[in-house]
Amino acid sequence: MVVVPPPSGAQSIQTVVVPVPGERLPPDRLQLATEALRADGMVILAGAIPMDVLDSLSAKMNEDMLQVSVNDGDLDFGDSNAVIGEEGKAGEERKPRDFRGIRPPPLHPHLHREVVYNAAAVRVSAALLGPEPTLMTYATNSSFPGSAQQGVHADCPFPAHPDHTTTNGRSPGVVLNIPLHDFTIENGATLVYPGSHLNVDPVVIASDNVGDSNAPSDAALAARHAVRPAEQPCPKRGDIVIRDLRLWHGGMPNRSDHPRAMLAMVHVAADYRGPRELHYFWGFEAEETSRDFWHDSILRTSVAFLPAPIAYQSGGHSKPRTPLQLAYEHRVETGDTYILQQQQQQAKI
Ligand SMILES: O=C(O)CCC(=O)C(=O)O
Repeated sequence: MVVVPPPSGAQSIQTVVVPVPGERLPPDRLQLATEALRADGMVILAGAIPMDVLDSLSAKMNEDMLQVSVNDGDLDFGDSNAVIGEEGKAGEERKPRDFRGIRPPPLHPHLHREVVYNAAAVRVSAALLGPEPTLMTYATNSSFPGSAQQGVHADCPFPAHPDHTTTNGRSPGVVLNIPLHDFTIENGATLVYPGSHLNVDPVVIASDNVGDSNAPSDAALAARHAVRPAEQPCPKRGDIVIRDLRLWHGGMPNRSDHPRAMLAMVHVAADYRGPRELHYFWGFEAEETSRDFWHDSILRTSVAFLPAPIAYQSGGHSKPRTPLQLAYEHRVETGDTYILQQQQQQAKI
């Protein structure tokens, strides 16, 4: 698939500065950030995380990534790190050194409230998604030098009808990306199509992709690019990028000499129902010793605990029966799922 190169340096995605790293946004900036996210599908909260916190987390993550580079092939792509839906186009080849989810360590002393429950970001997320969104991942998108371009995709399936995106038409969720280094065109800052999250017209996306896919057709990408060009915003270390899961985006080749990593934390709206619920990510695992950490007054957290020591980097280990999965199983029993509702409607016709 050919992506039209973005005009170098052009960025229409808005940046809202957080006055005190780790603290809330003042009300006017919270509103600005929420409106930008609603309109563009992405916003950057600049200076949201204190540097000392990032320094200590990055040191550990860099160490872990080096291990992975050395033991290349030990980890799978990390299906359990995938956010809602599938990534890339069907049949797309994934090279071992491409966009892998090397996990951040889910244990003390590597957990920081300023990162996981960042006061500014969590409030923007809840302002968009409604009360009590759920944190579903504590993961990373890492790309290694020489990585190829990732297929452009959304992180949730395209709706066959706009109403399917949520029960009430709101965004299904967001991902918070926290770059561990300054992102540049050279190290593969993520390509995004601003405003594409609102592009829910099945005809525009391409009929063969509707309902069960999250990869726009080449024609849809070209049409979208003509309306509003794709771009590569370059967030800095200390920033938090908030992206609507519906936004079309893709990792770009890492042409630098260093691995590039960003944390990826998905928040899902409390009332989200969609056509692919069974495939959703149910939550993540953390070390039992960190049980006290995973609570917040705004975000719910879908976490299950494993005894220490936890092999957190291993791609296949997280298939936990988290609270989210248990809730889903209960909804299956009571018929409260998109699929069952559709079946009931079909039966009535
Ligand atoms: O690593 C990147 O730049 C983007 C990866 C991503 O967002 C994804 O795989 O969904």
